[in-house]
Amino acid sequence: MTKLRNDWTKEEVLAIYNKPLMELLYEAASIHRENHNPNEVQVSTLISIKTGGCPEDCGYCPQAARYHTDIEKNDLLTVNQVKAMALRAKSSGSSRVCMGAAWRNVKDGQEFEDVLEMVRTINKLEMEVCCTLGMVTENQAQRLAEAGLYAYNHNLDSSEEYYNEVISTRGYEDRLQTIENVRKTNVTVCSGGIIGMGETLEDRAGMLVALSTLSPHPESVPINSLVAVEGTPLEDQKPVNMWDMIRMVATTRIVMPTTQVRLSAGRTEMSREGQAMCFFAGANSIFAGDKLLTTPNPDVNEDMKFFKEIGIIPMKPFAKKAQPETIEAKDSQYESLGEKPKWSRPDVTIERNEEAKQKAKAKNLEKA
Ligand code: SAM
Ligand code: DTB
Ligand code: SF4
Repeated sequence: MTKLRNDWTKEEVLAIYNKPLMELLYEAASIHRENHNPNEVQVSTLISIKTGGCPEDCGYCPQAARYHTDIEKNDLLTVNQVKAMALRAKSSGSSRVCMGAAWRNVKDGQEFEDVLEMVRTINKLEMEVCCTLGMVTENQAQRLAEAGLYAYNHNLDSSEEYYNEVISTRGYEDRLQTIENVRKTNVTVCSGGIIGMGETLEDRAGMLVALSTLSPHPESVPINSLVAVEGTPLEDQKPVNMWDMIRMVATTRIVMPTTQVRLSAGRTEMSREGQAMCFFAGANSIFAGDKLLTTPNPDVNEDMKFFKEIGIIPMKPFAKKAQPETIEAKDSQYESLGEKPKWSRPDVTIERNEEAKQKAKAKNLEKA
């Protein structure tokens, strides 16, 4: 087994990223084979349980209320709606469901109680349950764990330096704090980021250093390529070059050998050959289903045909860690604390985000 390191430096990570491609691929594929079955890829389905209207200003996100994007907003879905969607995902080959909410942070109350019930319900379907709900306190993370949550997704998204140029409404520290809160439970950590937001290669390396110096490493790391959505501050970003995606995946595999590396947003723009090269370079997870949260994703039947063609087998649930137990609400040992945590809000504005907000205001006036 490869030795795990938590002391990668930016220089080392950059040197790996910039290796001649054939060397990079060989090294990444070798490490991948030592630690994983190279023919297995985990299939995860996203369900947007609450869509749009988010108070944050993340420059990449079509769900931020302040930008004018063409998405269909939705209040929290019901437990039954989510159960039906999870069953469909299971029958199409998914072993994991990831429920996403356009929230800044979880608020104690009926909506959180409903999410806990969704977690219990899906865990009972023998599927891995992941949530991505924004910031959580330790108590909220414990309550999710008790309900049977398998993973919590909370991305670092970029290097600390570039993060501050993309989001003004919260800081990197806040992200790290939530990850720490999840780490105190037996829920696994899923944290990764986005490439193609205008960041430098140093920023990509910086993000991988931030992730790989977490101890233990996140159990899964999604690598998204930006889906540039009209109306967001990053609408004009050029699509990510396939070689960059392959290099990013390979580097992630090398610095975090036992982690599940997920080829996440952006697959509709990638050739099948490019995606296969990502699997060779160490990606062993995808998001399947015709939609990510609000943007398109390849057709699931086409994905399964592609898997067959190249001999990839969908991973079984709980292959890496046993299924968590579900404790019913009535037997819970935790109370809702109704905490109103103080999150740091740096007093900054990001020009590009402000411009997109002004444009949205003008468009909304035009429409009215
Ligand atoms: N609101 C929660 C949060 O921000 O943590 C959870 C949902 S949020 C949509 C989850 C992740 O989706 C973000 O951290 C980001 O990595 C990814 N994401 C959002 N918009 C994206 C886009 N346009 N392209 C690629 N990834 C995106
Ligand atoms: C992650 O890293 N990527 C997913 C999931 N975790 C929540 C979300 C991608 C969202 C892409 C833009 C959208 O569909 O709204
Ligand atoms: Fe809100 Fe999450 Fe989108 Fe940021 S990424 S605007 S927090 S939904």
